[in-house]
Amino acid sequence: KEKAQILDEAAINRALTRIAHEILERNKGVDDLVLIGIKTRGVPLSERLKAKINHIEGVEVPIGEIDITLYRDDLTHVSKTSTPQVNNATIETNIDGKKVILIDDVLFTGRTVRAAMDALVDLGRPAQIQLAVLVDRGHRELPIRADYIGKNIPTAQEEIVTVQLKEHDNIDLVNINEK
Ligand code: 3GP
Ligand code: 5GP
Ligand code: MG
Repeated sequence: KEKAQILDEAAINRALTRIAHEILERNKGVDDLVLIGIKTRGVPLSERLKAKINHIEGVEVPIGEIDITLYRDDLTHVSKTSTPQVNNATIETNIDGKKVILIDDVLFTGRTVRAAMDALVDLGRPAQIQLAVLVDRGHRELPIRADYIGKNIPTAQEEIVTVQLKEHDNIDLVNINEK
């Protein structure tokens, strides 16, 4: 059941433009940056941020993706016991000494990001790991926070934030839904 529309196409685009500028400001440019999207919808977000950074700075930053198996048995009662597993990581560049920016659509318990960080540390020795998310919906179960946030959306535990992106869903939209 649909409750509220949070972000439309223009708002998503503005948030990503702001985050691109924040990434450049915080890192004083693009040197040693690598963007890594967490599948599924972190991947198109990473591609959009890459395009925006290219538009602003005229530089192509390397990009990669990481696949974390989620709790598909019960999407509303995630985490608690299960630990997300890393399936696969495709990163076109060596991450040793790089500033890796992990990108996901929604930050919830933090367990997926934790698994992604474990995988990155296994793959190499990044100088830094930062985190960008389109939505922070709260309810963290680990001491993890995002460096770049499109929008903070206070949610009830049982609510679901629906993120639709053109690359997968033919529309750009963020809603809150009741189970
Ligand atoms: P994503 O791969 O694009 O991030 O978890 C699988 C998919 O289900 C995710 O798509 C996510 O967007 C969506 N999803 C919606 N609500 C939830 C939720 O509460 N928990 C989890 N883990 N995924 C959710
Ligand atoms: P975590 O609980 O590990 O922070 O989030 C688990 C994964 O599911 C992450 O990839 C996150 O993007 C996604 N996720 C968690 N809650 C939601 C939600 O309410 N909506 C959407 N679209 N994705 C979610
Ligand atoms: Mg996600």
